[in-house]
Amino acid sequence: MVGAGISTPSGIPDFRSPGSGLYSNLQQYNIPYPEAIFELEFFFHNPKPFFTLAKELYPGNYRPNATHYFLRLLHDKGLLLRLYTQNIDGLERGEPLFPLHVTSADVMADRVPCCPVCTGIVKPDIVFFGEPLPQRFLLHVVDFPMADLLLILGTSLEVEPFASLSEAVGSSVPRLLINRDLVGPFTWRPRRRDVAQLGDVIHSVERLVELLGWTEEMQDLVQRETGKLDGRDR
Ligand code: CNA
Repeated sequence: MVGAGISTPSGIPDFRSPGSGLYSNLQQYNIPYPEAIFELEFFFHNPKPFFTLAKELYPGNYRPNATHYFLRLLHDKGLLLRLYTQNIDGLERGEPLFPLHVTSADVMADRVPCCPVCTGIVKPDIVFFGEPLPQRFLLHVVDFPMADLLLILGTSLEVEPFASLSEAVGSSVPRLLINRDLVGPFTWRPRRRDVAQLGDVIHSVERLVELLGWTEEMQDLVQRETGKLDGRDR
C-alpha cells in the first residue's frame, strides 16, 4: 500500500506534510479547500486547478526514485502480489494515468481539454473524491487474506476505504510501515507483529534493500531504467 509520501523525494508534494504539502501551498491552485482539487463535483464546476496540477505532473517533469524501483524489484522477483497505490503521478508504472494523446497539447497550453465530438470536459481516468472505486479495487477481498507480508509506504492512511485495507491481512501477518510518522492503526490498534520504520522513505528503503542483500541488483535496475528515461527525455 503506497501513497503520496513515496513520491515526495521525486519532488511531488504530498497532501499533508507541513510546509511542503499541497495543503500548505494552495494559493497557486486557487481552490477553496484542499480536497477540492480531487473532487468530482468541483472538477466539473472548475476543472482548471486540476489541469494545472496535471500539467505539473506530466512525464519528464518528475522521475521515479529508489522507492518506486524497490517496488519494481519486488515485482520482478515475483514477490509483489499487488500494488495498491493512491497516487496519480504514475511513477510506479513509468507513465501517467491519463491518456496523453487526447489531452497533452491542451494541458500544456493551459487549456481545459474538451471532447471534439460532444465538447464536454475530458475527465482523466483517475478516481476523484465522490466517485466509486473501480471494480478492480474489489480484488482486495482475495488479495489481502493471501498476503504473508504487508508493506505500507508513504501514506497517512487517512483516506477511506483504502486506509482500512491495512487491517485486512490476517492478524498474524507482519505489517511493515515505512513512513515519516506513525499513522492509522499503527497508532490506535497496533498488532504484536507490526514494525514501524520511521523517517525518510528513501533512507528506510535503501536500508531494507541492503538487509535483503539486493543493493547491487537495485543499482543495476536504477541504472538501466535511468538510461531509458534519459533516452526518452532527450
Ligand atoms: P498524505 O495524506 O499527504 O500522506 C503522506 C504521508 O507520507 C504522510 O504521513 C507523510 O508524513 C509521509 N511522507 C511524506 N514524505 C515522506 C518522506 N520523504 N519519507 C517518509 N514519509 C513521507 O498522502 P496519502 O497518499 O496518504 O493521501 C491520499 C491522497 C493523496 C490520495 O487521494 C492521492 O490522490 C493524493 N495525492 C497524490 C499525489 C501523487 O500522486 N504523488 C500527490 C498528492 C496527493
